[in-house]
Amino acid sequence: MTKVFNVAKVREDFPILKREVNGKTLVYLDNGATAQKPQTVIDALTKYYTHENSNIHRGVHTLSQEATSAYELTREKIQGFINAPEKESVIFTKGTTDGINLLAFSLGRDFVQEGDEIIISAMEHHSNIVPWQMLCEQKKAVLKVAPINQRGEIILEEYKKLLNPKTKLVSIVHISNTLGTINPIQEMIAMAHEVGAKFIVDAAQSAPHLKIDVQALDCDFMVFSMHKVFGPTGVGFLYGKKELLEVIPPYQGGGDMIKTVTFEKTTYNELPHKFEAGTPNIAAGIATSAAIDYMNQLDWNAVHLHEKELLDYATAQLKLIDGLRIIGEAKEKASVISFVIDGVHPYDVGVIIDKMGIAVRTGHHCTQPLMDWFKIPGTIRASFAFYNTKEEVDLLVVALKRALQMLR
Ligand code: 7TS
Repeated sequence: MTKVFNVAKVREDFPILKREVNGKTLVYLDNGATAQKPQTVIDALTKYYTHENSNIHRGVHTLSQEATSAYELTREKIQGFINAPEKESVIFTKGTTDGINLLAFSLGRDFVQEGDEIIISAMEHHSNIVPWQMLCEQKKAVLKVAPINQRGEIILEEYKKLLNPKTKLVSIVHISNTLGTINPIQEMIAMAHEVGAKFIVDAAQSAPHLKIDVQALDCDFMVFSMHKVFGPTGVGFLYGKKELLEVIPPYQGGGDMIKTVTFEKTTYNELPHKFEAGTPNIAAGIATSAAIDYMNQLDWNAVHLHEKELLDYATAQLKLIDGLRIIGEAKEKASVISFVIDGVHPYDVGVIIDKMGIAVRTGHHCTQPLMDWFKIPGTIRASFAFYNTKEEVDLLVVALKRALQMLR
């Protein structure tokens, strides 16, 4: 059966898209911050608390066994979603930030020593900067930053120059949350491997937009958050090559991550449980299955075409606005558009268009060094999902023009 992509029909699956904000139908263009949830995900959360609530990985009773099976089924679905070779390589986390902190701690302990180097890029989210700064400070290691060009693309020749035998880790965003740039990570991973460095992919923004294949990319680690992939908050995933996850130490100690405990010595559980201490967000973990099922029934070729059309249309329409400048014009770009407008502050624009029902994000988008690089205080950002429409782009443009009349 061919899968069809019908945006009007898809919108029916997301109840929040029908609500009004300030007397106007919501136009939700803040998908980079978090995506809306289909009814099936909302139902799965309710069903868990209504019928299934119990702790996992410990009970002999029926409810606990059912919850454990449902939770572990999600792991298998994520394995399929990112094409991981085995399910033990898929670790539940709280989200992208949690995954990067886990790696900074667990990889950092033995793998990074004084004088070693870690490479990030100029367009990283704070959560892919600060944990590495903290590690470098502790270990007296050196953080290097791969520069970008005016279009907002990493300059590969400069990245290459940074790589050397002292480079232990490279941690790079797949799609920039601020610029929309799709980085050539497959190439960057191969280059890092040539000097023996391990590569971490921050897939927070790519998981909702691109088909992810960790084996084809050959990344050593990948992190993402489910709340940006039409799933619940409070759950995310870390993928790691099994041989690496086997040798690095656990992140947090506690229940579930142990095999045996005495006061003298503790032995750790096998993968993936070694990295999953304590009771997790079980409801969100289980409801993640519904989000993955939802993603899997979409025709992704059609989704890509639709998102590309939205990006091209919105870019063209926005450029017609007097004094508007787009920040981030990479050749390879996802449906995220940041812009500034002469003479007005992004925040003021955001507040006024909210009154017209339009949700965008304004500010630095947790990429302050990137804002400094562009010498701007912040941007207005419209980030689209597959359920957005050209009509919503038109509403954004009308709202911006009205805001400018009021502010100028
Ligand atoms: N990395 C990238 C590229 C992101 O876009 C974000 C969140 C994170 C990491 C952190 O993810 P979390 O789920 O752990 O918070 N980005 C955004 C954003 O663009 N607007 O709000 C959050």
